[in-house]
Amino acid sequence: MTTGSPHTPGPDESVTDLDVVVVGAGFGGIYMLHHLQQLGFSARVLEMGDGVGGTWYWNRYPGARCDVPSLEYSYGFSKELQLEWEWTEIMPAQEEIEQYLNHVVDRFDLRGDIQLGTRVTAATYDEGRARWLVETDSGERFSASFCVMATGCLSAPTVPEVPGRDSFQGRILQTSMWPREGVDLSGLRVGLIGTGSTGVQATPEIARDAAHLYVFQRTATYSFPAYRGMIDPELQATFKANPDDFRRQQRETFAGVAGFGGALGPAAPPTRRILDTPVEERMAVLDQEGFWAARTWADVLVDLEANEAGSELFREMVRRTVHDPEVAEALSPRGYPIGCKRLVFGVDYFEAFNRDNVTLVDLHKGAIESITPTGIQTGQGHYDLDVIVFATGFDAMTGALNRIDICGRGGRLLREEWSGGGRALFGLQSHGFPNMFLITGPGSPSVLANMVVGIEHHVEWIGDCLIYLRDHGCHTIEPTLEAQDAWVAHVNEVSEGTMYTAPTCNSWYVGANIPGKPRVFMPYAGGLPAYIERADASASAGYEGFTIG
Ligand code: NA7
Repeated sequence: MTTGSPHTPGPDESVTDLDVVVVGAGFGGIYMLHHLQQLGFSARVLEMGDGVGGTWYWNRYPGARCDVPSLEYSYGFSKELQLEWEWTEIMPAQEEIEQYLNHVVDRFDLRGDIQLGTRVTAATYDEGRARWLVETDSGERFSASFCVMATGCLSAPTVPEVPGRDSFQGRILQTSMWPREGVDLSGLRVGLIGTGSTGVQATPEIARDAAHLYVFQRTATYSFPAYRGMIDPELQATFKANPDDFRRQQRETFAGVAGFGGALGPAAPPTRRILDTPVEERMAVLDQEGFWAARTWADVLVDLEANEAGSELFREMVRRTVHDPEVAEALSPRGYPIGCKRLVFGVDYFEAFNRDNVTLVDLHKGAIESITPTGIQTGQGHYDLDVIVFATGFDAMTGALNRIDICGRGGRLLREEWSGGGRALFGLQSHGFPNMFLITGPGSPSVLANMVVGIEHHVEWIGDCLIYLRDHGCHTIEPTLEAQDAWVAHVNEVSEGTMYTAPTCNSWYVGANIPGKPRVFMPYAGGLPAYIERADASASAGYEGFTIG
């Protein structure tokens, strides 16, 4: 199908009428539903999973954990919620976030309007009626004035096509679709493919259980030590004494992380420059403080030469940690700057390779050729396995939307409109798709900032917009092409000169992990405050840059 045409349901087709259909029941969809209810709109959330939580429902692999502190990575919209809920760990594990989101759903009585086990397959705009027709995998249809896609930035998993996959007689698992009942890996030979955030978190956990773990590494990772530990009750009490102030600070902070208390306290920006520090002194700093790219050195994340000096220090840290020099060398990242990919945080990742039951398979010495009935065949030999785990990432930012047949004004398909990269004004709405809102869409800070802070901003912006339309007797809103083009140009401009867009940087931020995906840097790198100021200024000016009808 290359173009779609508006479909008006016939009289015999049953259609549920709503003000708003929300797709996805993660952090975005849950708050959107609550907010819409508060504003008096009828809404239903359609969610593919059999439970709520989005990312935190699906990613239940061993070691799955957030790398933003729990007090930061939580809703600020309800003071009561913040006072009631007690976080236990500084960095929340998947389970705790999933419990939290379930609590929110029950606390605000949202479950009745969340339809689980429902995959949205198509959304078609009927221009004459100014309504979206949303269709699901079970053939259900919903008609709504507005559609909010809360589909997530890292929710469309990718698994490489490896020949022979179906022949494997053991078990194949994927980290982002880990069985809810868990998996007992004890006594088994496990092959883990992928060493991004997921692979780094899973490695030490799987190593603890499996008889043997083979880690298949294509690109060595800059993995930094993650915080672990329980939240100091005093710290939590201080937070609860004034949560609003803290949430305001978050929105005023570049990455939406205010820095709160204890080890996570407001980190003064570093002033020490690696290029101005003699090599022996750099080593002394490494001895005393370990290696924290952004916290230790002022220049490592802003200057490519300083970055390479930082990389060398990082490699020294790996050499000091990993006993086998050959393995240490293979685990040492080279050829791309620190910070070009999403920073990875792990506990005992490099240490895991000192265990007798962990083997690094450096794919530079022979790539994966096929999956056989008994394991993985590489250019350097065959590995006998009982379980293969794919931790191979996601079609980020645009993948989840492009997998739905979204058909806008004049029969245009979103995935075709976005064939050269995702385009949306403020990451909130795309030209040609009136009344469809995106939460953390391409062109929003999204994955470069605390997701929850960005999500809350978007939800409230969308709510204000719907109220504005209602109050002004209007029915449609859509960005102008000019305003959208200008925003995309601005998004590109602010990413120039950053590590994200360095020529040697191949990350999911630029779509490099998906064969054929255009190389476009997708999130907004100008920081949350600048973003919020611009998006809110448009709203205050009567939605400047948008056409309202
Ligand atoms: P990532 O960061 O995209 O990592 C995927 C990993 O899988 C990465 O090491 C890839 O190597 C590897 N990969 C992908 N395809 C292959 C094939 N065909 N062969 C071998 N290795 C492969 O995904 P994650 O799930 O770890 O993290 C995603 C985000 O979630 C993370 O950034 C946080 O924001 C949370 P490559 O580097 O491409 O050589």
